[in-house]
Amino acid sequence: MNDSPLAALRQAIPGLHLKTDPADLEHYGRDWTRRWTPAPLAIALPGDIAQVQAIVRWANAAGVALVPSGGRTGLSGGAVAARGELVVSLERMNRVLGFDAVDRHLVVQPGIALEAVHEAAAAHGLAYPVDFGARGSCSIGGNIATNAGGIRVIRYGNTREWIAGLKLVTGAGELLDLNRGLVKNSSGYDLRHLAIGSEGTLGIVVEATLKLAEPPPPAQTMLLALPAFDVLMRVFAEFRARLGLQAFEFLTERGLRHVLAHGGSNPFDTVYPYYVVTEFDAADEVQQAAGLAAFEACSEQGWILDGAIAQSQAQAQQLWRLREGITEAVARYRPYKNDVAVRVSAMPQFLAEAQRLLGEAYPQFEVVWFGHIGDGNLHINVLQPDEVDDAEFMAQCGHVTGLLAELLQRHGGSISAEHGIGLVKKAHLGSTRGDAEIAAMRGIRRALDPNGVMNPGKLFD
Ligand code: 2HG
Ligand code: ZN
Repeated sequence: MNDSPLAALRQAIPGLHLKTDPADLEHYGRDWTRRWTPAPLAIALPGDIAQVQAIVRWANAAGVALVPSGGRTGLSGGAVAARGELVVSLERMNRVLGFDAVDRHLVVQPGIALEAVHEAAAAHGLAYPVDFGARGSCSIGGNIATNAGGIRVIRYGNTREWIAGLKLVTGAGELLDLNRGLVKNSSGYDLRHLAIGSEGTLGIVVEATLKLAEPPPPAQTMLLALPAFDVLMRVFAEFRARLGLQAFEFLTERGLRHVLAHGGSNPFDTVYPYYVVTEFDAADEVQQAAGLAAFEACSEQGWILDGAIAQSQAQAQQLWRLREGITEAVARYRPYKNDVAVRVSAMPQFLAEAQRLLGEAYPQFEVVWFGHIGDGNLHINVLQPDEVDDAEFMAQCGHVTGLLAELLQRHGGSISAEHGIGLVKKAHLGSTRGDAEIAAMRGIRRALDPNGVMNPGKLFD
């Protein structure tokens, strides 16, 4: 390890927290992909914006690449540091800085966990409605960097909808104060939205002003058992037409079996081919009756075989675990993760074609399908068998992702819905973005990060 850049960093920022123990390099150098061998130069843990700026200026001078780092729950390799980069962990910058009851804004530092944001909003009688399984570990800075979606997008949209302002330290070390919480601001390019979803390639988010919402009305949580893939979208259409949906998530028998083997509990006596976990407004008897009527209408058609309604918060959590527990339950197989999106209207046709394609392409691997069906977002996890080595597995998955990318292109879809491109999907960016679009993205990157110190190698080379 070359110690001299680090010595310069220590000198430039007296008091900066730095970690260089092998165990720390290992811990902070990887995300949930577990595919790359971590090899960062060191871990810097700035305590304020001035330290972040000083780190970026040092990186430009020393020619050292930076990897911004939140909760590292990412699934595309966006927070991996495997090439001697300095990891910039925002975990010490994890406080709520302010709340404004009139604006309904919560100002936070980037290292705060999503769950802590939920709690802070609830303490003011409001809600931050973006939510997903990694809520306890992921950070808001990482959510912004990937424009994270999750289980409430169907009602509330992605992270992008909830960012009223951002402070960004660019790759040149400038501090940009973007949009400042304004509702209306027609004064040129909205750089805030460029930063959202940029995967740490333009700069480091050092503060965010989050919009808060009224808490959602009381909801009912239902688990539906379905006989076939092709009724999924019909059940969705029926439920959406009749109810105020808060979530509509799907999983297959395989996903369920993994969660059951991992401590989940099956509310039915048997196992069915497909499942939906749905949540809808049920503030009064009329809305509750509408839920039952939707269920019965679909059952009469033969689209639903069985159902369970949560009678308590604890039961609702048990039903949610069947869906949200899949990522953890299959983690030991280090799955290759596809996170694809098509327009909801294209979903029935895409589902049929993708199922055929992947059935033929992966006869030897177990494939677990689940996802945010109401948003047109599917997660397709390919599990690595113990006897297949990493290189062969990744080569096969990369090849099949190429085929999937062609299919997505035909349907006008995207190779990443909510996890980002990172390292895993870089080779397939061109299936979702045109050449001119990618060239424009490169130009934007050069403008904000002229020396290419921000997360190089991620998103595109
Ligand atoms: C989810 O929806 C997450 O549960 C993770 O986006 C998906 O593990 C995955 O592939
Ligand atoms: Zn998801």
